[in-house]
Amino acid sequence: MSHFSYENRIWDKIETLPQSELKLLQVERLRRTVERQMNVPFYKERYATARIAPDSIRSLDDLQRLPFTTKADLRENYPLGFLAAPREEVVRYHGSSGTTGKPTIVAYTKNDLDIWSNLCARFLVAGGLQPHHTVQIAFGYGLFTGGFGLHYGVEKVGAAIIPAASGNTKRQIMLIQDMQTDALVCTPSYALAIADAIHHEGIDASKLSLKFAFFGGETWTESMREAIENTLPIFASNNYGLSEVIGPGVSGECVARTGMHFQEDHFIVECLDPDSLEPVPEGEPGELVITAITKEATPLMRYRTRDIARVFGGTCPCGRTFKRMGRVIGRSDDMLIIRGVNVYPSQIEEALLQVEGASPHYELELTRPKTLDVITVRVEITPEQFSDKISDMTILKERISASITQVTGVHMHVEILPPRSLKRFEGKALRINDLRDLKIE
Ligand code: DLL
Repeated sequence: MSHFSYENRIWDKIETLPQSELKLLQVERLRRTVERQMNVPFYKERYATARIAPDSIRSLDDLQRLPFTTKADLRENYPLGFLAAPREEVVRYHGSSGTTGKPTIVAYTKNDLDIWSNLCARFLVAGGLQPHHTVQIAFGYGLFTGGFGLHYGVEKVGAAIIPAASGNTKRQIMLIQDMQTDALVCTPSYALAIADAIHHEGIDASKLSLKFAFFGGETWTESMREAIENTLPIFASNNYGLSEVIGPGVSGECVARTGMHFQEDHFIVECLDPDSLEPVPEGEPGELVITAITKEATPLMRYRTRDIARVFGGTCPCGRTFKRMGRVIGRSDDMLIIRGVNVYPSQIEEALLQVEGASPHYELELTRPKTLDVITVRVEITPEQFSDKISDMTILKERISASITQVTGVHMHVEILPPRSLKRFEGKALRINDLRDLKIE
């Protein structure tokens, strides 16, 4: 069977459930979730104030009456204020590392873990994984949901796991070669770092056994996918999730790569205007707001993800019927407002990668020398294009600058750097260095 055929790519028959039946299932599960959330003081109080009883949930329109949950709510109720199950039923904790101090803790019952591994199995199979494959998991194993989430998903599929964890790039490459790894699981930026090291070591990437990759955990662009697929012999698919909701497994691409299929039998997804909190028209970008309708330990109601993406329906050649999301364009808190123009870092990535000679290794620095924000884009030039001829480099820099202005509508300072001069990332990339609070005069 070719990697790209749709045969045997559905893990769970329910993924092809007609939308009309799905809606009935969602309402029933939403009602049960509200019932369960009565165990959580945060929700119990809000439901009492709004006079919401589980039995009053009769259609998906009732969702509008239900309250939102934010990251701040989770912080205020740290660590286990959102626990809806008795503590003795909890079998696992995970968390997201916040930028400020304490992580957000999420809990799982045995049933939650079982559902989670099935959800990961769904997107793995959808993206090409088969039981005879060997999968190298180069995500961190720990509080972060990437490592363990994917681990149990791969195990469910029945493929062999190399739990390499993130980091130690030389050893990753050795394992890929010696173990004949078929599929790589990590963040796209770590894949880029691995690809770069393979190239640097003079290894012929086309001779590697790699065939697939499952990337997620951070924003990346279509151009980044091309850049990685041009250096590694892989078919890379995208998967999305967040620890507050479950971890990886909220949505993922099939081999058609026409958007990430939401696992709508477990999550209700809304796409809202982040300011008015009203739904945006179908297909327009908005903030994803997700309700977990089967989670037992920490089921969140209308969780505001801050992730901006498009959500759309329609049939996919793979046969799945659930709604899909486009790539995450950015997080509403990552959006830069430069001289009145909204810019997401992903647009800058897209613009850079349109220029031959610009590598996917870049960083953005934000300063505010007077009253206006300034972005400096630092980008490595590819080894093939890098030269010590100043005129060549000036032309390249001008091309990059023009591409950025064209895509974003904003002029940015560009600095070009020799190959391998920027930091590489083993997990989620940190490409924005915000110095604006330092008030550089
Ligand atoms: O990153 C869960 C995950 C792990 C998903 C591995 C996929 C693979 P958190 O650490 O809680 O959980 O971070 C969640 O990461 O709100 C998005 O902003 C971002 N994110 C996750 N997947 C994608 C993706 C995991 N495919 C946050 N594209 C989310 C863009 C993503 N952003």
